[in-house]
Amino acid sequence: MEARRSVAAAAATVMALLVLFPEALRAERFVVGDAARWTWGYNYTDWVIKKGPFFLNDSLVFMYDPPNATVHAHSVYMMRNAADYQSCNLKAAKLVANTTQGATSGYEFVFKKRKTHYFVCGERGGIHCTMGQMKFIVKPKPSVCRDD
Ligand SMILES: [Cu+2]
Repeated sequence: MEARRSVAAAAATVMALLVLFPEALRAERFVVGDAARWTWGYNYTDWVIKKGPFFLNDSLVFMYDPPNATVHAHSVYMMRNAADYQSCNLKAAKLVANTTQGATSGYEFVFKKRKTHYFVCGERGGIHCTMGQMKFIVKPKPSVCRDD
């Protein structure tokens, strides 16, 4: 009887959480590039089209090996505006994850703002962005409903 009551209490708590924070339970995690991960030459713009739309509280996981003798180092930067994104100009870019933060389970970025997010790799003075296609844009949607 006691056990049944606590199960009912737990269920009520879950229901209350669903009512109060529905978005928290709908958040999804996406490994950027899927099996390709965060690497030179993959088309992330196509990946975004395939995976989107994205919503607030969804997260992106950037996975890449730390610098070593055989692989290119990568990183994650956020551009301030569309012009910098287009030209891969990193001067005003903000560091999101450095060259070692993509290791093991990766670096997780959670969408908390509705703004347009301009992600790029900042390595080799922007060459990974210009030549390596390591760039993509996400504007998360506010809705908690995935049907719209
Ligand atoms: Cu890179």
